[in-house]
Amino acid sequence: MTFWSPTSTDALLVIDMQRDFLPGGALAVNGGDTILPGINAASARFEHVILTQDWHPRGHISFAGAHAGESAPRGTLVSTPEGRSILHLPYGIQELWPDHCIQGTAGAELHHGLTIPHAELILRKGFRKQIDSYSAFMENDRQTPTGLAGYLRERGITRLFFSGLAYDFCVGFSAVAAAQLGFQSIVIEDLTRAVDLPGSIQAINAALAAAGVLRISSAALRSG
Ligand code: VGL
Ligand code: ZN
Repeated sequence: MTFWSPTSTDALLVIDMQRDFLPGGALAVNGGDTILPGINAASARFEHVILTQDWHPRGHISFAGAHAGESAPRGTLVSTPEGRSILHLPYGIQELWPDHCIQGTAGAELHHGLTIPHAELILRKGFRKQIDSYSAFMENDRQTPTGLAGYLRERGITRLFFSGLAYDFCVGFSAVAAAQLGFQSIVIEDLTRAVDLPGSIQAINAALAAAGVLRISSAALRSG
């Protein structure tokens, strides 16, 4: 096994470990709670840790309930063969979700079981009502940067390790975007869990491979 020793130019990103994505939450990811101890342990090996927080206003464009009976529809609602609703928007296809991670609510809080007091930044995303943001770097319109790449570059961080939720959405999209922006990008697979919609894991695996993102196990992390 290749071992990885975090250095001062590396950062661990902990994506969206919020109450709504954990069991009991509005958009619970299966097994999301089981990765908490591993994320806490891995973060102790990193000098630099950055947390992200999905942070939506009420009526957000990604909320299924926000589109029922809209007088001025924001896109074309389509039912997929699997029985899901998606929205066709000028910026592409937007999956629709239950209301989740609403700004200031308990569900949007970072999980209280995270013990990463040395985390240096909490990056909030998805706060524009009309654009979702799976990626911590680039919103779903693929044009609106969150500022995270600039923050990392200014601080001399070149290599990023990814953990958190969900593998096939925010973790995967963030890792792909990071690679496209020139960061070395590595997903710690056992420190993530997937939403697992039909085809979503295969799709993100292909995107990660195409972008040159490595997938490793947390067992391969060594203290720097
Ligand atoms: C996420 C769906 C909607 C995620 C966020 O964190 O992966 N997924 N919003
Ligand atoms: Zn969201």
